[in-house]
Amino acid sequence: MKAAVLHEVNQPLVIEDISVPNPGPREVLIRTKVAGLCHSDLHFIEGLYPHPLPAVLGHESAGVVEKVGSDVTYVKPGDHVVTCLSVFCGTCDNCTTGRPVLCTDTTVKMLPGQSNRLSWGRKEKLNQFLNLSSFAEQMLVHENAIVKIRKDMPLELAALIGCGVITGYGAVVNTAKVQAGESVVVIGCGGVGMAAINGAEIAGAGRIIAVDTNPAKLQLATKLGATDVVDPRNGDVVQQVRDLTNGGVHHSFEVLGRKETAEQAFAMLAPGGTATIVGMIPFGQKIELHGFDFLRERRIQGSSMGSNHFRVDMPRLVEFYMRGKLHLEDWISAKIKLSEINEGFANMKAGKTLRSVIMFDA
Ligand code: PAD
Ligand code: ZN
Repeated sequence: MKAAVLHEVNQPLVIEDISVPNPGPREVLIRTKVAGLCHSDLHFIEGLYPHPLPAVLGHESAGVVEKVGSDVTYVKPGDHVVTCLSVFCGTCDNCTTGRPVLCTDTTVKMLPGQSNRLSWGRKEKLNQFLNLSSFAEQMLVHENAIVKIRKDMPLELAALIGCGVITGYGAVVNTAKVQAGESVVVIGCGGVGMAAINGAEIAGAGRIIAVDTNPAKLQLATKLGATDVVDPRNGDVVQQVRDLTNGGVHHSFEVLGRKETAEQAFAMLAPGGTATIVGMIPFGQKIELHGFDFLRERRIQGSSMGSNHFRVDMPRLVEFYMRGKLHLEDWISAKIKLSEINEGFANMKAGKTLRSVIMFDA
């Protein structure tokens, strides 16, 4: 089967022939139908985050079950599934206390370089990425890395839920638990930020302020629920937000992954407000905060994959789409072939796209 392989950072991905073995007892073989390009993949391509190479990236996908291992009862061949990198064991302390995103069982949630699921007829090991590797025609995954969805859900929209949408929506609903009427700022309205805005709208947030340097993104943010927009090019972002919110917001979400914007997210909080950092700030970078701000009970927290319980959350997001509350069609800027993946990432870097999705059957 064909897969896009990253050999070295800052080099184009190369389409190569690779293979996967038959599923082990708790594994599922999936025919990949759609894979979205997420900025997290780009962070790894650019070496801002380390990963053993060569590797097949990709982690936002949907497909159809082809084969299941001997112990798998959750799915059967023909089922439609969405993948999630938040694979969980179900028995560690974090899983049993309701935080499966933080699963600590590395036999299930394998560490980078640990899985031997991909091969390619060479001595050199080919690494699986985040226990998924979606930029490939097939995926071999643990059964707890997938969720079944209804078959009338279009797979290209379902794939988006697998990372970008669950991450943005979940940051608002699960991590920050935004209450009806509270004010929200989202800094960075890409695929993930847009889901935070749509999620804030679903949660009944009051003021929803979108911050982005791209006017087209701000326009779409308004369609998805933003009540106000802020363009950083028009002056100090923190001051602009303070002016709009009578002194500060209840919840800010940094969905970009930069030191400056993470600091802005904290600085724009009202007393008692919470900043949630979703973006992946380059590995090793530190952020600086004013200690005084903590005296008024301002908080800052991380959010991993929207603190999801994806077996519950993702089918709910599908229902939100079906009921017209989650505007997934607006996310897709381009449908591309696997062979066009490098162009897809170049367009992401240039800010031209919200989400490009690889359609494997096209
Ligand atoms: P994206 O490239 O689609 O969106 C980034 C957006 O930021 C674009 O709309 C830009 O126009 C905008 N932007 C650029 N500069 C600024 C600025 N100075 N101020 C405001 N906006 C600006 O990325 P994405 O939505 O795919 O991902 C966003 C981040 O979320 C990225 O760091 C990614 O790695 C991270 C992420 N985190 C998790 C997690 O579990 N925490 C999961 C998935 C993605
Ligand atoms: Zn992602």
